[in-house]
Amino acid sequence: MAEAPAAPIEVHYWPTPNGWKVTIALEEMGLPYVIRPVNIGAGEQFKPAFLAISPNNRMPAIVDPAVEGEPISVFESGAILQYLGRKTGQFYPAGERDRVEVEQWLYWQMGGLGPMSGQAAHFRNYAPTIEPDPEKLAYGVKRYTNEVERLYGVMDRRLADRPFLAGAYSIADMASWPWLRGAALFGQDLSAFPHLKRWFDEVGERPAVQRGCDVGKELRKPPPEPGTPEHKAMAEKLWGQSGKSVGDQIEKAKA
Ligand SMILES: N[C@@H](CCC(=O)N[C@@H](CS)C(=O)NCC(=O)O)C(=O)O
Repeated sequence: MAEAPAAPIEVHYWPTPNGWKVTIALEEMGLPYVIRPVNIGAGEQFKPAFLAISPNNRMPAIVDPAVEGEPISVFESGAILQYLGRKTGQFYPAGERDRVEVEQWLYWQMGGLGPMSGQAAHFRNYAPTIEPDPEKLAYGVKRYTNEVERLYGVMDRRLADRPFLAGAYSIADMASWPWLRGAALFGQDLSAFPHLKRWFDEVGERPAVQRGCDVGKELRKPPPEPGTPEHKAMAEKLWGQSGKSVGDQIEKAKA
């Protein structure tokens, strides 16, 4: 008798750079998956069922039922990429020397490129919709735009003499590439970084990368107009988070 197909991995997801990392990896690795949308603008990241697998109220997270015993859940996109790489033996080499190469660049993305790009996007594009005085934002804009530019320089030098960040194509490229899609939002021009641009174009031509980025694109809607009650509600949910406000959101989501 033919073996039953493996149960699909559940991907708790919204179409953003951190979400695309996971759908790209799943497409590259040929793993079956189903999408469980988490509308972060509507506060679905505070629902108790989601927090049970992702206590940091951030997506992405996955639940893999195709394992021995209880399903395994993973949050944090870097940990998810490592999990999928170990599960399939793909794009995450087992040999120590090669694995360390991948991990250094994966953690570089997780601790640097992703957070700094996110802050640059925030100060350049979102903060002006809630703080009308540009002078109050100027330092944040400068600080994070410069930091992203510095990180692009690091990648550009790294990619001058090798095709991919860790040598061979790996989960480290899958982690960084989605963030480069938003370069203009972070005040960057890729044509100033020729090796980075070459890598960005080459990775972007991979069919699995294109399929991964298409997942859930119909879910993305233009943000509400600044000044409207809808915008205020979204801004409070996403950018007004504190320990207390998250606690309140969780209570509200339980009700
Ligand atoms: N370090 C986390 C970051 C995830 C993250 O920031 N996700 C954002 C969307 S890209 C989110 O879920 N935001 C919801 C919120 O801010 O409450 C990861 O890489 O998984």
